[in-house]
Amino acid sequence: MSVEELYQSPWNFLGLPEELARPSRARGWLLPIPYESTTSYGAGTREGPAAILAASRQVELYDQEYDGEPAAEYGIHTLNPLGLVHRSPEAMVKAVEEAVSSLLSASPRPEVLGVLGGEHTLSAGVARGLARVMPRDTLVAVQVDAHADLRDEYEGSPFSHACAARRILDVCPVFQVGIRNLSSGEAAFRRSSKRVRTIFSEEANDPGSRFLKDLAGFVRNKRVFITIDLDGLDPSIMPAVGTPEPGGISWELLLQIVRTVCSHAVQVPVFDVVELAPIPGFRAPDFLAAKLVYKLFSYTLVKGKKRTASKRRSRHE
Ligand SMILES: [Mn+2]
Repeated sequence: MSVEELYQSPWNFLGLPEELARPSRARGWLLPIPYESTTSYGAGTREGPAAILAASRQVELYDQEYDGEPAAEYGIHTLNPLGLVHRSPEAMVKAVEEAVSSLLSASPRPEVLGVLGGEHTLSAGVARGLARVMPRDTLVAVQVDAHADLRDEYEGSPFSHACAARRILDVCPVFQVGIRNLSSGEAAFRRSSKRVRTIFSEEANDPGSRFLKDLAGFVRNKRVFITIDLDGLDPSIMPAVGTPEPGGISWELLLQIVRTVCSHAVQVPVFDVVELAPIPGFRAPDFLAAKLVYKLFSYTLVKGKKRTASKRRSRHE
């Protein structure tokens, strides 16, 4: 046994060897943002990024969908967590915007930047940062969520978690899936807006998943920001969220949604996975989130490569 073997793997996403985690080598970068401020019900999203990183060390690099170890090819660099600004939600969103735009325009820079939340508020900063470095008319967002998040302000702030999609909408059109809780004001707004398309949970779960065809059309020739609020998932598989809602998206459907986006978009430069509020001693949700982040990197970075599961995929993918 060599001296190195006495130690655990490095403390980064997936526990990758240093060689695969260097910024100059890694095509995917991961930015943890343990921000929590405006959460209205259950708290704990500030613990989300650390729980996902810890769980990721137990995720196998081998993925049977690829019959290989995709991360060993593209590499993932885990950044230090973003410093938190507690002055105001707006100041925090600004900090996220600055970080995302500078990461995406520096050299070296990631082909795909993953962001770990933290509360959904930070997605407004991700969208704004992206819009500073990409032509705005080519950008769209795909949101998986239980909540429409279309309020123009909530509890006095336009930068609340309940306004996440509305602030993204300031930047680009939004296609939202899994929605099953919204206010009458949000319902009226989404009916009047041409920039938002809402697939409610019931429609998303219709056999045949016909909405995937519309989703493919929405992202075609576009650059896509994928924002996944984990409460979009069925709470029986994802109870570790601040505001669990009955109904929702299965693990398999979520992967189908992401595969559909990745195979029809020009590019997915950024995704985020937000709102994990870990339940002490209950690891399944943390592990789901970690595995989801790995799948997101693989779907975005191994685009075009044949997957072994291709026969099972729907015709819309
Ligand atoms: Mn939500």
